[in-house]
Order: sequence, then C-alpha cells, then structure tokens
Amino acid sequence: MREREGMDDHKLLLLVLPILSLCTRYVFVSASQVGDGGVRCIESERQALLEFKQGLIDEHGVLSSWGDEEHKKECCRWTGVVCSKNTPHVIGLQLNGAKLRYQLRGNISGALLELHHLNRLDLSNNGFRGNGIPEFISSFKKLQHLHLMNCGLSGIIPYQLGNVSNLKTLDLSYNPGLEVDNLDWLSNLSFLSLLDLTGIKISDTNWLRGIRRLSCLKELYLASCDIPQLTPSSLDFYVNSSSASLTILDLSGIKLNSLVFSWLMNMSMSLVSVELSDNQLDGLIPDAFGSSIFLEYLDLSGNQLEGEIPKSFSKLSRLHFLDLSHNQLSGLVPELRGSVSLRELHLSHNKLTGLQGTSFGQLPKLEILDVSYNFLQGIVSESHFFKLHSLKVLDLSFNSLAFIVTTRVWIPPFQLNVLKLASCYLGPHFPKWVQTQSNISYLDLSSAGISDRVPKWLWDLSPGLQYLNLSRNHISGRVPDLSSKFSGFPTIDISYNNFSGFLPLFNPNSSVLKLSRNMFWGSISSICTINYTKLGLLDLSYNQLSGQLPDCWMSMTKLSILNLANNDISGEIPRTLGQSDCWLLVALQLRSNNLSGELPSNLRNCQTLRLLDVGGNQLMGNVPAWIGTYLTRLMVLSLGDNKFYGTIPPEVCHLTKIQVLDVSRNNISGRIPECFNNFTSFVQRNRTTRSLISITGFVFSDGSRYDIDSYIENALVHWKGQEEEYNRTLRFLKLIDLSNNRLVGNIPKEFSLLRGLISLNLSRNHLTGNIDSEIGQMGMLESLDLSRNQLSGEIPIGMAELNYLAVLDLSDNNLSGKIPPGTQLQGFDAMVYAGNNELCGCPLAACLSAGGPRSSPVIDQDIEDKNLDTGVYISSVFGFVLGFWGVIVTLIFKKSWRNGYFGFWNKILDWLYVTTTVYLRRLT
Ligand SMILES: *[C@@H]1O[C@H](CO)[C@@H](O)[C@H](O)[C@H]1NC(C)=O
Ligand SMILES: *[C@@H]1O[C@H](CO)[C@@H](O)[C@H](O)[C@H]1NC(C)=O
Ligand SMILES: *[C@@H]1O[C@H](CO)[C@@H](O)[C@H](O)[C@H]1NC(C)=O
Ligand SMILES: *[C@@H]1O[C@H](CO)[C@@H](O)[C@H](O)[C@H]1NC(C)=O
Ligand SMILES: *[C@@H]1O[C@H](CO)[C@@H](O)[C@H](O)[C@H]1NC(C)=O
Ligand SMILES: *[C@@H]1O[C@H](CO)[C@@H](O)[C@H](O)[C@H]1NC(C)=O
Ligand SMILES: CC(=O)N[C@H]1CO[C@H](CO)[C@@H](O)[C@@H]1O
Repeated sequence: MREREGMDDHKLLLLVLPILSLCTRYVFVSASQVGDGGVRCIESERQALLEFKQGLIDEHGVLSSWGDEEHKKECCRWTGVVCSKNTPHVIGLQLNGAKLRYQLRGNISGALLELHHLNRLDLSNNGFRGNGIPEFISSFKKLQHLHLMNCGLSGIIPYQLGNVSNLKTLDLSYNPGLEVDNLDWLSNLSFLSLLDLTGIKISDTNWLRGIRRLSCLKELYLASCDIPQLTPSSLDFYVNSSSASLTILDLSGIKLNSLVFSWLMNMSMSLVSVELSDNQLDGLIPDAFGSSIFLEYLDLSGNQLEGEIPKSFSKLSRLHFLDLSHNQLSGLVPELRGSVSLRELHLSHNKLTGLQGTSFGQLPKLEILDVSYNFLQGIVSESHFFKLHSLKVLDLSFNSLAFIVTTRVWIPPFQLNVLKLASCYLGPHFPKWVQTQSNISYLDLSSAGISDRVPKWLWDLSPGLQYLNLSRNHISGRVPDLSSKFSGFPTIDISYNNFSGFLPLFNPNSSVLKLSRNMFWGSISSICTINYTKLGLLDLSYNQLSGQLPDCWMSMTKLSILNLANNDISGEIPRTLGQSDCWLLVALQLRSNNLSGELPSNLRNCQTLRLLDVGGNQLMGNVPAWIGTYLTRLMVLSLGDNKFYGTIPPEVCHLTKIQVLDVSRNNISGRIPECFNNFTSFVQRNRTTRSLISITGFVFSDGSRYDIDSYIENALVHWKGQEEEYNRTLRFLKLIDLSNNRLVGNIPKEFSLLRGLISLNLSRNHLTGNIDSEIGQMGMLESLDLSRNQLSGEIPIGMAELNYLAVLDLSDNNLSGKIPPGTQLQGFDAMVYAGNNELCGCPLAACLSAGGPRSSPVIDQDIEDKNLDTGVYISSVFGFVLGFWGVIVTLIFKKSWRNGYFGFWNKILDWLYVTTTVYLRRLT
C-alpha cells in the first residue's frame, strides 16, 4: 500500500504546489488597445470593482494596481481584470491565488453584480474561509465560467446556481466545507461541459440523476467526495444515451460500487479518460470496455475486481495508461497486442497466475511494466521483451518467476531506469545483461538465488544509481571504495550475503546502508566518512567487525536506526553518541559486542528512542535513572547480560510504553520498585494493539519511506534469537525479565496488575515472600519463571486461572503445601516444582494424609480473594476439613508429633477461625 500513499501525496502536492509556486507574478492586463490617454473603463464597473476590493483583505498588495488615483483610472489594466476586445465592459475577473502568488481573504462583495457582462469569474485558491457561495452569483446571466476551487467556502451550495443558465464550466472543488443536498438544479445548466466537485460533500442520494441530465457534460470530477452509494434506482432514470458525451471522468475514492459500470457502458463510445481508483468496485471488469475505442486512460486500481483481465482490452488501440493494480484479478495476463499505444501497464498486487504467450512483448511504446506482487509462475525470457524499445521501468518482483536468458549475450532493446526483480530467480550466476543498463537508477536483485562473485562492473554500472539491493543472495567478494560512486542519497542493501573484507568507504550522502549478515571484518572507522545529516539507517550487525566504536557521531539529524549488534566491537561507547542532534534516532542496537564502560549519559538526548538494546556486553555502572526520566518513549529496553549493578531506579516506571524490559544477567541488587503497574502497555490486556506500529517510518530526502516497524519487528526476532521461541507476531510480545540478579524482597503486588504481560522471568534472584494470591489476574501470561529464589508459602489457587500459561518454572524455592489440584497446574512436568521440599501433590508425590499435613504453616490472610467463587471456597474448605481431621487423627495416635507441632497448631486454629468465619459470613 505504500505506493498508493505515495500517489496520494503526489495528488496533494499537485494541489499545493501551485499555491506555493514561485512563478512570476501573473498579471492580467486588458487585451484591448487603450487609446492614447483615453480611459475605456466604464465608471460604474470601476466603482463596483473598488467596492469588491474593499471587501477583501489584501495583505500582500496583490491588488495594488486597483485604485482611485489618476494613474490607476484604467480598470482594464488592473491585475486580474479582463475587458472585452470590442466593448469596454469587464468580461473576466481572474484572481486565482495560486497564479497571483498570494491569497486574498475576506468577503466576496455583491457589488460585482454591476459587472453585467461578466463571462469568467475565477477566485480559486483564496481564503474566503467560513463564507458560503454567494447567492447573487445566480444573477450573472452571461457567466460561463465559475471557478471557486480551494477557497475555504462552506455551507450548502445554493440551488440558484441553476439559474446561471449559460454556465459551461463550474469548479467548486477542494472546498471540504461545501455540501450539496440536491443536484436537480444542474438540469437547467444545459451547456455545462465541465463539472468539478472534487472533495466536497454530496448528500443527494440521487446524485447520478442530476448529472445524467447534463447532456453536454464532457468532464466530470467527483473524486474524494463524501457521496452516497449508487443504488439500482439511481440508474433506472431514462436517459437518451446517444446524447451522452462524457469524455473525462474522475470518480476515484468515493466508495463507488460496480453499478457505475452499467452507466459508463452506455457512453462507452465517448470515454477518453476514466479514473475509478480506490472504490468498492467488485465482480468482473466489463468486457464492454473493449468497445470504448477512444479510451486512452483507465485506472481501476484499489478495488476488489475479480476474474480475468478482459481480452477485449486488446482492441483499445489508443489506450496508453492502464492501471488495474491492487485488485483480486486472477488468471493469465492476456496478450495485449492491439493496445499498441500502451505506455504504462500497472498490474501489481493481484492474483494473476501467469503470462499468456509473450504477453507484453509486442508493445513498442511500453515504458512502465509493473506486475509485482502477483502469483505469476513460469519462465520469463528475452522473447517477452522483444519489442519493448521504450521500456524504462520493469517490475517483476514478488512472484514465482524465473528470468532465464537463453542467448549467451543478450543485449536488451531497452535502457531501464528502474529494474525490480526481488524474489525473481535469476541465478546462480549474476545476470550479465544488467551490465548493458547504464542509465539505471534503481536496481533490486534481492532474493534472486544468485550464488556468484559480485562482478566488478556492478559498482560502475551507472553514475545515476541511487538504490542497490542485493540482499538475501549468496553473493561473495569485496566491496570497493564507494565514496565517489552512486548519486543522490544512495540506498545500499547488500545484507544476507557472503561479502567479506574490510568495510568500504561509503558515499558520504548515503541514506540507507545495510550490510548486516555478511563477513566484513576489521575496523568500522570507515563509517566516519558518512555525512550523518543524510544517513537514516546504518545496519552493520552480524559481521566480524572489531576495534573501537569511532567517535564521530555528531549531527545525526536524520539517523533513525543504528545497528551494530553481533560484532566484536570493544571499548567504551563514545560520549558523542547522542551529544547533539539525535532527533530521529528510534533504534540503537549494540547487542552482543564487547563494549565496556558506562552508558554515556548523552544518550538521554535521544528522546525519540523506542528501542535501546545494549545487551550482551561488558557494560557496567548503575542502571541510569535518566533512562526513565528522558527516554520515555522506549518500547524495548535491553540491558541484559552485562555488569550493571546497583538497584533498579524507580524512574524506570516512567517508561509507560515499555513492552520488553530486560535487565537480566547483571549484578543488580535491592528490591524491585513497587510501581510496575505504571507500565500501561503491560497493564492493557488488549492482544490486538499494534503498539509498535505507532512508528510509521521515516521519509528520506528523496521522498521514499522506510518501514521502521517491520525493521524493529525483525530486530526483535534477532534479539530473541534462539533463546526463546515466540512464534506469533512479535509486536504483541510483552515481557519482563529481571532474572539472574541479586534482587531481594517480595515480588511487588503490582505485578498482578500487569494483565497484558506475556512473559515474566524473575528467576535466579533472592526474592522472598509469597506468590501473590492475585496472580491469576495476569490473564495473558504464557511464561512464568520464578525458579531459584527463596519464595515461600503455597502456590496460590489463582495461578490455575492463567489459561494461556505454557511455560512454568517454580523450582528451587521454599514453596510448600499442595499444588492446587484439579487444575492445569497438574499438567506441568514435575521438574517445574522440584526443589521445594515442602511442596506436594500431583505431579509431585502425593501429600501425606490426603491433604498435606506438612502443608501451609503460613496463614494466608488474603484468602478473601474476590476472584474466588463460592465453589472454589467450598472445595478449599472441604480440603481443609479433610486435612484437619487427618492431622487430628494422626496426632491422637502419634504422641511425638503432638509436642512438635504445638506451635503449628496454634496457627492452624487461628486460620480455621478466620476462614470459617469469612466463609460463613459469605454464605449468609
Ligand atoms: C431562479 O429561476 C427561477 C425560475 O426558474 C426563479 O423562480 C427564481 O426566482 C430564480 N432565482 C434567482 C435567485 O434568480
Ligand atoms: C435522443 O437522441 C436522438 C439522437 O441524438 C434524438 O433524435 C432524440 O430526439 C433524443 N430523444 C430524447 C427523448 O431526447
Ligand atoms: C531489499 O530487499 C529485501 C528483500 O526483497 C527487502 O526485505 C529489503 O527491505 C530491501 N531493502 C531496502 C533497503 O529496501
Ligand atoms: C573484550 O575487550 C577487552 C578489552 O576491553 C579485551 O581484553 C578482551 O579480550 C575482549 N574480549 C573478547 C572476547 O574479545
Ligand atoms: C508513572 O508514570 C508517570 C508518567 O510518566 C510519572 O509521572 C509517574 O511519576 C510514574 N509513577 C511512578 C510511581 O513512577
Ligand atoms: C556484584 O556486586 C557486588 C557489590 O555490589 C560485588 O561485591 C560483586 O563482586 C559483584 N559481582 C560481580 C560478578 O560482578
Ligand atoms: C438509456 C440506455 O441506452 N440504456 C442502456 C444502457 O446499457 C444497457 C446495457 O448495458 C441497456 O440495457 C440500456 O438500455
């Protein structure tokens, strides 16, 4: 969908550009000859214009030529005023704000009515915010052209416009505040040939009826209107189809359904340009399009059209633009031999399965061919490109095609600018014919099954090369000095290959450099030649780079992702990292290196960070409090497997967006702060939040976007590595890992409030106290590891409510009592509970005396658990009673026990009292 967004931007730009354009001031001067000194201008019209000017706010003096002074008397020379050639009357007022460079604001004065001969009124691109369309306009009997595009007008369009019976063109587009509730008045405009209502609200359910009455209409623009669905009744209305003269039609982005086809097909003989993109068209594309023999432009992209592409398209000999992308079209791509004018063919994002014959091979004018993201199978060879002399853009990516050239030396008939063959099998050798493409600026040969040495010519292929993607092949060899190669702001992705040798010098203007998963070795200091005001992404992870991190991180104004993980980089993290301008840094990954020293406090300046991963190094010092105070947008924080010491600063709880918190395998002591319920992302139970998606990606200097979300998702996969398998979408992962430290004290009660948490690991610490009886509230928990602590007390019965729990480890604690019976807690392996000497019940050995006399010396005052229902109560009391009498009986017979357990008895009796009182009170 990214490309589609791009298109929207493009459209927006088209709208905005004229307004901003610095074109020289466009001055309309009367076309008439002015007699020496003689003033042609009619006084009453001049006064009317001055009064009109008074209603306006003209901050930039656009109308400075309008005035009462002697030398300004000739109103036919005023900016934007057009007088007739033959009579002195003002016939045109052209004050388009885009052409005048500045906007006029204010009100449109009724004084204009004095201009009885006005034929053309253009006030587009001005700021009449809050005003409606003035009703007096209906009194201009001679008005033929009314243009009020993008004027900030609002309100209901007055029906009286229908009285301007000579109107030929009416443009009210891009006034989002405008609404028309009835289009019947249109029928009076029998000369109307152009109607542009783009972007306004049309609440007339019979809108099509009004439009179909316009027998002279040639151009209709209703794109992006808020407009009711077409119903069959809107088509019932009788229209003499022979009168239909529509040639240009833009109905994109208005949720239109396929009923529109039956209307269109009745005027198929006149249509030249049809734009129906981003609607809700479904079903088949009507074969009848093939009879629209004048059709030049057809855009049906972004719908749900199915079935095959009609073969009749081949009859459209004038068609030069065809876009059927982003639909559900299937079957073969037809031969379009007859569409000899075709210049652009966009078929991407469909379900097309193959190519018929040589398909597009016969289209001599074809410049853009995009069949990416389909299910195309089979082999593409030279013969498919036989006559494509004009081809500039070729995109076959993400199909199951193999591109096999059979001649030994193939010299293609085209010179491409863009070649996208991602996931197209080209291998095993590097495709030689690419060498002939010396104008190429975008080259994507990723995942192409190439197992070869990189050819030397590649690096000098084209001086205009800006994008090179060779990732996910088995390409080997060295990368030469690139500092003077490529142009613009190059993107280079050669990740997942077998490149080796030293890191090359890069083009200083590079915007994306991905060299991860290769075998580059040696120092990384060459990255210092990069101009960080251009670089957005630097990924050198999974290589064998060593040496120190160079100290050249000033002005990283564009840098969003820096990934040096899984190398052998040593030394301290330089202080300049973050010292200035890390405004856009989203991810900093230094994991699995040999970095030492402390985290430089300058990183606090990088407040946009979402992912900070320095795990698996030799870093030390306290866990910095500034992480919580400044880096409040963090979603992933990994400090694990380092030498951090001290306590967990309570400031950590400011990280309300955190989803992965890993400080495991350090030397952290003290208590766990009692504020973890501040982690709202953990508290929210919602499984479907797309939290990581809130990073929408950054825009490069060349306008392209980079998808940071998918990058981070991948990063998380790597980050988790083999340590733990998490086979669902990683953005849903919510994890806390504090294991392998020296934490003491209780597990704070706040943990039970983390209802969205999926994995909790507190193992290998010195935690004491009970497992909170409310733990059952952590309903999303799938993995819980509390092993190797000194936790005591019983396993709370609430734990049985953790329905998703798949991994559990409570081993090596001091837990006691009976494992809550009859729950899924029995389903775990006995190892899960091992090393708790006083724990019993399935899957461990049965408790002595049917209920566990050795159980629970600790009285659980929290038994009054709101979540426990009466049934649970009854069973627990029943269990108690059984155990109680079991003990009594034993004690009666074993005297030695009686003395030993005297103290224990006192407690049990207290507990019996409390429990039964509570229980009885509840029952009544
Ligand atoms: C518009 O024309 C109708 C008749 O077609 C007339 O009744 C009405 O008064 C006119 N309105 C204006 C504002 O001229
Ligand atoms: C329909 O069109 C034909 C030919 O253009 C014309 O002769 C006829 O009068 C039209 N009929 C109506 C009802 O407008
Ligand atoms: C390069 O291609 C791969 C596979 O097609 C893709 O995942 C990756 O995002 C591309 N790299 C860039 C920088 O566009
Ligand atoms: C890590 O770096 C230290 C110096 O900071 C060095 O002594 C040690 O050998 C390095 N370890 C590895 C595994 O490279
Ligand atoms: C919880 O987070 C908010 C917002 O960041 C912060 O103001 C508050 O101090 C935090 N509470 C604790 C106990 O840290
Ligand atoms: C952990 O920190 C303590 C002091 O807090 C220190 O005595 C101990 O040696 C440290 N252990 C390691 C493995 O660094
Ligand atoms: C008014 C008119 O000519 N309507 C025709 C439109 O086209 C359909 C077939 O597509 C005919 O059935 C209608 O008569």
